[in-house]
Amino acid sequence: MSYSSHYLVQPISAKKSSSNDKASSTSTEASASNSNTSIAFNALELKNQTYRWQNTSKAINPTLHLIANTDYLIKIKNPTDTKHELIIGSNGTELAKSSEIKPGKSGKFTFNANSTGTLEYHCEYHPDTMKGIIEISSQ
Ligand SMILES: [Cu+2]
Repeated sequence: MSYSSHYLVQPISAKKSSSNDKASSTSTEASASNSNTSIAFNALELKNQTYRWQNTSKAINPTLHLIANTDYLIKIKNPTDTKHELIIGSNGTELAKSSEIKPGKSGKFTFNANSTGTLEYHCEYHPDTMKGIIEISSQ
């Protein structure tokens, strides 16, 4: 029963799209207008082969708070012994998903919500235990 005990957070904010990044029309709009933001997710196995999603703060199936019209790079690690696939959806419609992530592998995909509202995420293979809410706001 030894889980790997540390999860690395590697924000990719240091992208080199710096200099020609929009010639600032209004200078005081210093909000979260990063061109790319990453979210790290891990598959986690509890007892009895029950699986959950876990973020780098070790929160289980956390609610994600995203900004509309912003690119998010969602990075997933799978240290468990079974495959997973993260799907973002709304009322049964798939909006974005990772590829199938095999045991010991990782995956990533980009997600951009074009409107505010509430979405959900789940695993293709464990939709009842690996799931959560995504809240999309304008700021
Ligand atoms: Cu799963």
